[in-house]
Amino acid sequence: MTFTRRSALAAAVAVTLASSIPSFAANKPLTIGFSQVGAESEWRTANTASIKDAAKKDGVTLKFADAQQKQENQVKAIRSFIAQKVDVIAFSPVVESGWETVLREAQAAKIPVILTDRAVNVADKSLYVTFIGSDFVLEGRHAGEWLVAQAAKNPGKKYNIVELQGTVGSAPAIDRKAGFADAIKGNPALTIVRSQTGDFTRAKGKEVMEAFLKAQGKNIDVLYAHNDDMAIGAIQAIEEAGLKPGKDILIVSIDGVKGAFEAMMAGKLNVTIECNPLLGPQLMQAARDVVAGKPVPKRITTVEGIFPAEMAAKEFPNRRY
Ligand code: GZL
Repeated sequence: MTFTRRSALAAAVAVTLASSIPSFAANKPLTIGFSQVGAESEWRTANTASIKDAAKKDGVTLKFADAQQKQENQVKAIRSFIAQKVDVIAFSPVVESGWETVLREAQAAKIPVILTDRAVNVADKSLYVTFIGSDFVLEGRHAGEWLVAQAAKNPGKKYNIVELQGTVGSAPAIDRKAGFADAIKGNPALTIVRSQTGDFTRAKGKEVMEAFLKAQGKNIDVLYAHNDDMAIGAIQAIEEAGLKPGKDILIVSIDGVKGAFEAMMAGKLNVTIECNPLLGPQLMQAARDVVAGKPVPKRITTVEGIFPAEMAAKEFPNRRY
């Protein structure tokens, strides 16, 4: 038998064996290490539930770490996942910057990284496989466009806007601020008079709104809140100041959580822009595809709606978070 034929035969046998040996990767349950931002809002609670439920349904072993909104806790968790040799690392980065070092460590350990919910600001895009989440600039733009349309109904009226920003340095705070500013740019009726972080929480949202009311008195016409939780906290402050939220002060918010629909049905919130937290199934699918060596798009976005108060009662029964 010539060399060529013998090597061809050997190669054929190797291929047959390889394809007949069950791939242990396919049978071994996938292990994902997930570092979550925290538990700061209704949105985050729904996001965590979606990821845990999807992992359970999918038979995925999920190692879950709550960072309590601290980046150093997320870095520690990612290092621990590397040490445990998980199959995939996934996380929602609390802020955009400061991730290169730990992501290089994950890359060196040959563990793929998936971003969910929020993006990171890295020059080397190979440090993560894909980013699954919303377009926050678009969400901010939708909020601004709703207000532009409201102002157009009252020509000549000037609107003083106060803004409750999300967590300083986070992708949603940076992008929602930019999208809203872009939508109202050049409109003489609309002016942002104060803007400060409420860190995405109800408590801080209430506290900062109290400070805005003290500083601005009755000269606040609109509140733009980067999430519903801060808006709900601010509603309490507005009522305690003897004003009517949703009437004396229009309130535009983002997330679309149940609390926002309840506030709209009570006439205290005017519109919420949906930000879908139910990313669990997309994360599990992307993780499986990555491990199986299948191509995964660099960016996976979510479909979202705009819910003005007049739609709240009809839509409320359909809300899944
Ligand atoms: C948005 C998410 C934000 C929500 C807030 O995708 O990162 O963080 O809008 C949450 O409610 O705290």
